[in-house]
Amino acid sequence: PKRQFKKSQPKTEITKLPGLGMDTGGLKDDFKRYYGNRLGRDENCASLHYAYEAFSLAISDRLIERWKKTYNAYKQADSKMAYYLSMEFLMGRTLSNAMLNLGIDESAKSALYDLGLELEELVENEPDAGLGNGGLGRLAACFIDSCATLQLPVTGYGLRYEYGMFTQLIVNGEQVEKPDHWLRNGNVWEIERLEYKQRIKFGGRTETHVDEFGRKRVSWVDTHDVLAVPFDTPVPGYQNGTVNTLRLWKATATEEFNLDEFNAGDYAESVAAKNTAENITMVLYPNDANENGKALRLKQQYLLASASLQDVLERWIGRHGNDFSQFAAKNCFQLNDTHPSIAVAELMRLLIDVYGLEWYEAWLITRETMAYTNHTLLPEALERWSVSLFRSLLPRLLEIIFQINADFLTEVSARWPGDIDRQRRMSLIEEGHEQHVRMAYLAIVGSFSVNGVAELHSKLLQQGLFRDFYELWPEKFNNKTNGVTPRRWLASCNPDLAELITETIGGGWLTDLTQLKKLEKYADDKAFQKRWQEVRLNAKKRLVDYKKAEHDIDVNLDALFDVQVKRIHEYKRQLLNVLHVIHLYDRIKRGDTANWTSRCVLIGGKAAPGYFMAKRIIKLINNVSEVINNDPMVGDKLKLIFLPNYRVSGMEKICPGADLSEQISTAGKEASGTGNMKFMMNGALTIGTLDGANIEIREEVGDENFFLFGLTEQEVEEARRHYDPVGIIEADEDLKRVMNLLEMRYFNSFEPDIFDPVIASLKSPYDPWMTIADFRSFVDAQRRVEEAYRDQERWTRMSILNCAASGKFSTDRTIADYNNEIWKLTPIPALD
Ligand code: 4GP
Repeated sequence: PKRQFKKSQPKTEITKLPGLGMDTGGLKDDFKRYYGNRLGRDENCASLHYAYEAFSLAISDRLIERWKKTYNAYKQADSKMAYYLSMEFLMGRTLSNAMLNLGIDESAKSALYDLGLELEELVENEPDAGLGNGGLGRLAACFIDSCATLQLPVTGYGLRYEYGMFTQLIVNGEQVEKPDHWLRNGNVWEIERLEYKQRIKFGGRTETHVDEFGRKRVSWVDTHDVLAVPFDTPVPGYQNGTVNTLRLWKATATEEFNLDEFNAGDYAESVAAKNTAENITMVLYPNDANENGKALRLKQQYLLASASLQDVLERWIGRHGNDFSQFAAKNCFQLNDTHPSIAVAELMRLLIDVYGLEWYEAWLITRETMAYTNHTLLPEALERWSVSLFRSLLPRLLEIIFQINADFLTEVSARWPGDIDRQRRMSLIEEGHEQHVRMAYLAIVGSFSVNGVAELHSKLLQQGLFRDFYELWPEKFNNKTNGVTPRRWLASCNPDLAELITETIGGGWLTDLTQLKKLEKYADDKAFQKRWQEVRLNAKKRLVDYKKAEHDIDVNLDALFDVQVKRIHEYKRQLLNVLHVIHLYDRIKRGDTANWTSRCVLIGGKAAPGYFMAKRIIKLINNVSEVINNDPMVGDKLKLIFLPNYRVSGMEKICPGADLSEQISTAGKEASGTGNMKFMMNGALTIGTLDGANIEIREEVGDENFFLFGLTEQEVEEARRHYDPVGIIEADEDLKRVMNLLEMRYFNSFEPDIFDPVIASLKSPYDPWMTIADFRSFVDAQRRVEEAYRDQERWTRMSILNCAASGKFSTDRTIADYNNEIWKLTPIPALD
């Protein structure tokens, strides 16, 4: 059918901040040229995808101009650089964010209006770049946004997975995974830079020989090499002319295919090498805070580390020749979790084997350039690789790790003479039935800085997981509390609220989030409260529309929107949330509904495909939802909805519409959390345990504006020793009824036994997540929530105060902390 671009109504503008000038005419011309000439489409084209693509190309041109200028500014300044090495960058969509940060959203909107296009429609044609699992990957994306906004010379290095985080479908209540081929229609935001490709070695063996100066040298020979080809994506700062780089590596074969084999008729054989190579960056491992141990994963990690380090070293040699005396002063690598920690050994290898440095010189440089961030306390998430796998895949790296370990253990025994047990505990090599390399320890030994991501987490690293290392090098350890970028997570995802804020306190908050504090004095202002309520109600409507695509369930907009979206994991305790929902249902069934507060509970998140329990929890949520939502006795008192395929673009619609943010992990298990910050910034109130960044959120907003419940980390550890969930259930009438409903198969009458493992885990005295222990206190806190929500004036006040107190949780603050205390870079303004 012929597509008629319809005339749209201009939308209210996001902010009244100055952009980089109006450019409506230019954008329209460029759009038409790209649409008609480059993409060869006309009005007969029914798909909006090409309109999205043409418009994005026009926006991208504007980024690229500034990109080159930024690069030249850094080059001219010959400034110190930092590199963020991360296996995950969960970028989501780019178009809206690019427009906002370029400051051309007004021109873009008026250009689209003239072209008869709707921005919202175009945006929906962009796939999410889902190159990450959850918090850790999204944090990396927020970090590079803030680095560009602070004009810091920082490059992100990662992998360009052909398939990102799987698409989640729900079939009969269960998760079904579908591949996410996000590159299917190409990617207008990236540029392939073949000229910067790198060769990566695998396999083979090492050979020792003596060089011309009589020194012992090692060569790594007979290797099976692959190429790493970089694809660059521009990362614009907020309206400051700076555009930094995210460089993602794609693995390819060194030769396209073997022509002899092809000519001999064996097509499959001839392309086998190509496929083996390309497999390395084919898929993102869909594991969150979980151990794996697959050879392919180690290959991915090594490819990232080696390609990125070679890239940096090549640039260094180009400018400074073989003189490495200033290398550590001018370069810093931030390792995003344990995944890229092989970089420590790889930098040693490159400096020694390729550039001819002595061991001690290379070690000094390595130890002064590497910094390590840990993102989880769950011991099963710390990478360990079997020595035999290492030996076959990366033999030269294993030799280097052994040498680092030997030197390190000498240091340990000098500090604690005769303490063999400590040496065994601290060794980079774990002994046992099979030897393993402890990658986190390699990262600590090879770095000058080790940080956690919230105060409690950093403290627990020092007192628990890395205690021995903290005793040895207390000065290395520090904390950097996480944040989120307020551009994407307030300005762009909640334009109405952003506009109200800017109108009230000016636009300075976009780059100095502490200015939100100025909202405090409006918390009791009736007129302001009314506008706040209107904006939030609209956001709830948008959330309902988003959800409607999947569920045609009527939702009462006055109901409390109670939201828990994040990866499904036992430690995050979606189960506790479900137990509470069942308890509310039970109250309705018993007629205990005096002073009732209607509630709509929304839960979303993906389970790792191999994580049985997490998948069962999804099934339980869906079964309970089915029963409750179809029970006429319930009406609009209570709804439970599972939001399928939770992702970045979904969160952009969900977080503005939430009233209550569920942050209910077992204390001591959630390193920080960042969803908690997004909700708070958008005016949701938190119900949470004293875990991760919740503690700091509560400190900022005050106890009276936060719903606290549950055991503290210390109490959890104490209670663990005599934990008796069955006794607790017996003693609590409400909980007993909830467990009864589960045990009598109320929610699975046609699928007997399916929830037995869930019930068994709840009732086990060894349940590490201690869900039952926190039930009573959670239900009581939810009662306080309901009471507060019934008083809309009070609730609105609390909502305003939450937003006002969220200033600390901007990644601009986090990155400033990284820079002041770890990287020590000088901001470089972009050239005009
Ligand atoms: C996550 C943590 O679970 C989360 O608490 C934290 O906010 C986030 O990192 C960013 O620091 N960890 C992971 C992981 O995603 O894979 O370990």
